[in-house]
Amino acid sequence: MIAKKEIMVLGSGISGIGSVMLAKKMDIDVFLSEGNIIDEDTKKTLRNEHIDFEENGHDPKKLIESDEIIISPGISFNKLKKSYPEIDSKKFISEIEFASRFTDAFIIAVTGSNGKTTTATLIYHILKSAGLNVGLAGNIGVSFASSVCDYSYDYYVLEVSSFQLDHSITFKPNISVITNISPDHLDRYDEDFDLYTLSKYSIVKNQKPNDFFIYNNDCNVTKKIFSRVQIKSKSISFSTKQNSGLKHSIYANNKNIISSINKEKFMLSTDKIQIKGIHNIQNSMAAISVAQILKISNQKIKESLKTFKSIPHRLEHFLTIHKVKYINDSKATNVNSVYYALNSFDEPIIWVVGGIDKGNNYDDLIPLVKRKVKAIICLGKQNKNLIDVFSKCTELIISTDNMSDAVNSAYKVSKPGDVVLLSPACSSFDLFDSYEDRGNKFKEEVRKL
Ligand code: UMA
Ligand code: ADP
Repeated sequence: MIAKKEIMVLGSGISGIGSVMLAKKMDIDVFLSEGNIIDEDTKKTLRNEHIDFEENGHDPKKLIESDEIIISPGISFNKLKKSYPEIDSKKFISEIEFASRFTDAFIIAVTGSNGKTTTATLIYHILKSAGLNVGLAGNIGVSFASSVCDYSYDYYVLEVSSFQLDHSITFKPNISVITNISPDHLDRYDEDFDLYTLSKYSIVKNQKPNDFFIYNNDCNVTKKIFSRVQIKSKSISFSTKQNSGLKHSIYANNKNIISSINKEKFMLSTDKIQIKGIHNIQNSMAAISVAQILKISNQKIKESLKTFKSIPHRLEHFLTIHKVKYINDSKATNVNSVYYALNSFDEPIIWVVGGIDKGNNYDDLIPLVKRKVKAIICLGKQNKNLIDVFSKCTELIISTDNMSDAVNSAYKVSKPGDVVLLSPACSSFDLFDSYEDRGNKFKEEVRKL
């Protein structure tokens, strides 16, 4: 008789709960372990489902005895290993790995440092508009496990973070997408950009010759994948700079997106795309590539691109007051996303920036700031670094430590024709609960003006 597997799930957040629910449905012995406290509602759900749990720490005996351990993406494996050196690293799997065992759906997985949510949502929008039975899950906020548990989709669009790719052993997307790679989350990768990059590259590692890999040919780090990883899938590149000349590729010149992925040529004026900026042309090309692989008609793809609006907190133009545009780009939590934000406007910019600096190197922004930014409003508990880096790049730099002061300062220095852009390059946790909280507070304060 084969012994029944016992699975331990670490973390009682969205992915942990999704995992235990799916395990339960699949009749697998499962135990939930939370390092902190578990909230009352979650405990109630667990009791109703007869799922055993512990809180305020992980029982070392259970860690050793379990056959497999599903680790939530927010848990640093390196830290955990320091606290429990005796546990076997090979037993750890990601929630994505676990969920993928229980679905035969066609999987489109999108990773990258920036543009994951936008690209995944756009792909979902096109597929859904074309009538496919498709789900959207992953890092976007709905766990893959809970979605597999509750629904039966033919296609999945998954937003996948590097944390979710780590401990994904056999996970194999039918189509994988890398939007770009630039430094982010390095605290989880021993401050080593190469380790973070390898994590992103691992999205292709299990792909087979019938699968597809879509990548950004304008991103030097992404392109290097070909010299680091053996890729068996068919590759499709997208670029805003040049036509790769490959048989199956997609590129944009100043006016049009042109694709030769399918026999029937695809061409669309970039003006027809609602979401603005070069980075969104890149995201759109990645989405068009997926849709073309799935043989969705050119007509349907074009219609969907015309109707797709920007997602909250990503270059969200929510108000114009006295001819000054107010833009909420609170999700810009790293330097690369701010680079594209600053590049997206021709108007003089009043730039609201700051928060918890994840070891940013601002060098790439300096020429842009000199050219485009008329005033900087620092918003954070500690603004010294920003002031040191940028005070020579602009005439005016103001230090604030709350949203009301930041918005009022921006308002005072603005003139008709300017843009006030919240694009922080930093995470939000010094002053806010999350990037959403920061973006919502920005909008609230602007609406009070
Ligand atoms: N914990 C332990 N032991 C520890 C440390 C922590 O039990 O040693 C507990 C924490 O107390 C917490 C849980 O483990 O209860 C960790 O949960 P989590 O942070 O993984 O959160 P989830 O609610 O499961 O959300 C995760 C993703 N979170 C992270 O990657 C940090 C969500 O992405 C994702 O939407 C969700 O799964 C569903 O897939 C969020 C995110 O910030 C949005 N992602 C990063 C980003 O986008 O930059 C990568
Ligand atoms: P992610 O899910 O990877 O964080 P989002 O689509 O949520 O990506 O966008 C996060 C931030 O990055 C926003 O400020 C957005 O304007 C910017 N952004 C979106 N797509 C790209 C891209 N392809 N390259 C650089 N920045 C981007």
